[in-house]
Amino acid sequence: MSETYEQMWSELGLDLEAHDALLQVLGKGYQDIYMSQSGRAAGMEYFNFVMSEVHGLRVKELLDGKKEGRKVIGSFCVFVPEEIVRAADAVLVGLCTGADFAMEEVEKLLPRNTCSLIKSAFGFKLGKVCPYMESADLIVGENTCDGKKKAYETLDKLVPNLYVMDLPQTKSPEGRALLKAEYERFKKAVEKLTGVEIDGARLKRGIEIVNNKRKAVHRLAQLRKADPVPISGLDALLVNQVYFYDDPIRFTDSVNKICDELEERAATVNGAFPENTPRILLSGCPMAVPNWKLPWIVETSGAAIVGEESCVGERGTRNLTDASAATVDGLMDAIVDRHFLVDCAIFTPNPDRLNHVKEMKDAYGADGVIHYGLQFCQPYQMESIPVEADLENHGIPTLRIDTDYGMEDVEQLKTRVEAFIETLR
Ligand code: BJ8
Repeated sequence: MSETYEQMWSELGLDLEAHDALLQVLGKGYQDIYMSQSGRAAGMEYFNFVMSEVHGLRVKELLDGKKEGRKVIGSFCVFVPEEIVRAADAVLVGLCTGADFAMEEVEKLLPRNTCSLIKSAFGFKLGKVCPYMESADLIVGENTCDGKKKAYETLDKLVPNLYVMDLPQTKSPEGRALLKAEYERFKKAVEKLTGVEIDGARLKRGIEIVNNKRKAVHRLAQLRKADPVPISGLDALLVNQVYFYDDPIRFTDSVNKICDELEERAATVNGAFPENTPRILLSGCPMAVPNWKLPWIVETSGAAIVGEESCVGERGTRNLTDASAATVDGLMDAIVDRHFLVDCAIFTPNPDRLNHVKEMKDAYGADGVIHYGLQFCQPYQMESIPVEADLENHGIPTLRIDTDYGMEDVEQLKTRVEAFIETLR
């Protein structure tokens, strides 16, 4: 652990001992899961570096930016519109939610039957190990699932700077009107925080930066249609995870460089897995760093993951924001329209998500779908039953996995995943 960072972490109020232990576990997990893969693209070196500096250099960059007056906004959901944040020269970062930490403390504040993602956010705060949360000038929560909605009432007592965005639950005109009103309110909050008035030119620039990031991950996704698939699902997931906290312009360049390399590999039939490896589409709850358990099980059990129907994946990034409007109001409408298409399971009814799963299955040539639900996640677990039934009715082999961030069920999951993959061969 570098001394420079130690001082930085200490000034952020982190618990150095606990944080050091976390980084050791993270580093070992990355070595075991990522560095053991063979035939990775050379461009993944950048992402190895990003991960090795996940709480170091990137946090330093944010803090250096803060000294120059650039605000940091933390979020837990893809409904927080990055375009508006970028338009005010602020930075949006996804907050740590991918690992268990300080669970004893967490369960004093939240019921045990709360999903791992929510518990993780609390664990990182209570354990004082998330430099992103401690760097944030504003933390944005959102009224999505009941778990998050109620948990923010408690989080509000732990942090001084929580802002809660209300979100619709139906794709109705009233729902859209609520989203528009909430994005207008958020724009004002960002303007107040940053002291920047967001005009049309700024908003267009914000949209352009975020769209470019999305276009780069679309390009990567297209390349995964090839057989043999040129990049592992683990590596593609990592790219989708880093999307949430890297500098967007540097991220876009790095992903495009990998795509250049993968295009060459595809031309020489040089895949991450042999040709005809069973192909899996993952669908369900988001997987934040370092939640790599299920993809690791799948890809060490003889299959390749070719797509993620997830907010850390295509559900979160698939649509672009139209930047053609001439007025601030028109651009705000475009941002609303773009986000209103996100088919999170908090919406009822939610037929678009099921259609998207089927579209992705066809587009990426998947042989089967694994539905990933976090235990105690009502929206996705509830939806997984009709999703599985519909996919099976359409002759699409589907495996429903409900799990958490613990490693106790790895062997049991591996047995089920291996048996499923066997049926796809
Ligand atoms: S838009 S998926 S990022 S809310 S896993 S906390 S749903 S109980 S994360 Fe999400 Fe936004 Fe929707 Fe996407 Fe609740 Fe389920 Fe936990 Fe979840």
